Amino acid sequence: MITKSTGAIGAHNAKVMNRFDLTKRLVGQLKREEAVIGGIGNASFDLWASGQRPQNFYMLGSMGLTIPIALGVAIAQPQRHAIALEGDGSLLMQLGCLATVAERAPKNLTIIVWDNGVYQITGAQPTASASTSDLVAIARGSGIANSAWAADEDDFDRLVAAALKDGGPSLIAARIDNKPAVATTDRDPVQIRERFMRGLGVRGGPG
Ligand SMILES: Cc1ncc(C[n+]2csc(CCOP(=O)(O)OP(=O)(O)O)c2C)c(N)n1
Repeated sequence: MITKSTGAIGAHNAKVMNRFDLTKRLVGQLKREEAVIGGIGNASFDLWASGQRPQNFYMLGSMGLTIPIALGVAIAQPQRHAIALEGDGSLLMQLGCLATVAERAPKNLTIIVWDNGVYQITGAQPTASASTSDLVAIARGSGIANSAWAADEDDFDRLVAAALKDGGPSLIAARIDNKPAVATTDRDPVQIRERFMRGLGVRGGPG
């Protein structure tokens, strides 16, 4: 369980952190060719900027598909850990996937939610998580018991380390600031898919 020492932390008292900083902290802990699926826009942009691992997939265009894709990878390759990086707005568009994750319960799946309280990339319209909805409470209610707010950067590191031990599924939510992403991805979906499939060892040859 990864919730114990963070049980008192809610959305209201979690520290506001920076997505690129936390993305680099996460990637720094990856040692086993883990698959990382970045959500549309900023989540993928900061993942791209943190180093273009062949096991990274950058979602273009679709909100809410990061977790379903990571779930599919986790089920297809149970020896590999799969990590989804998703924005609060995108998760809110596809909340049902949390119930599916809980029901399938892959031990090798970690969900990280970047909660900036806005649909940042389309003009910072507020999301429900800025006021009425607590995404960790929703995840727990969906059946993902290992769900926690990261209190601060050290707590984020600790939660990630615990999650990567394959005791999942786990969900880590981080409140983040409104700084824009530091780069943008290539926008070539075929190349992104092919590189990712080679990175997962399911496609050979150049291309
Ligand atoms: C179905 C759908 N509706 C709207 C959009 C336009 N859109 C692209 S990204 C985005 C906001 C994503 O918000 P969030 O996941 O919270 O990430 P943030 O931009 O805050 O980093 C929106 C509304 C879209 N791509 N797909």
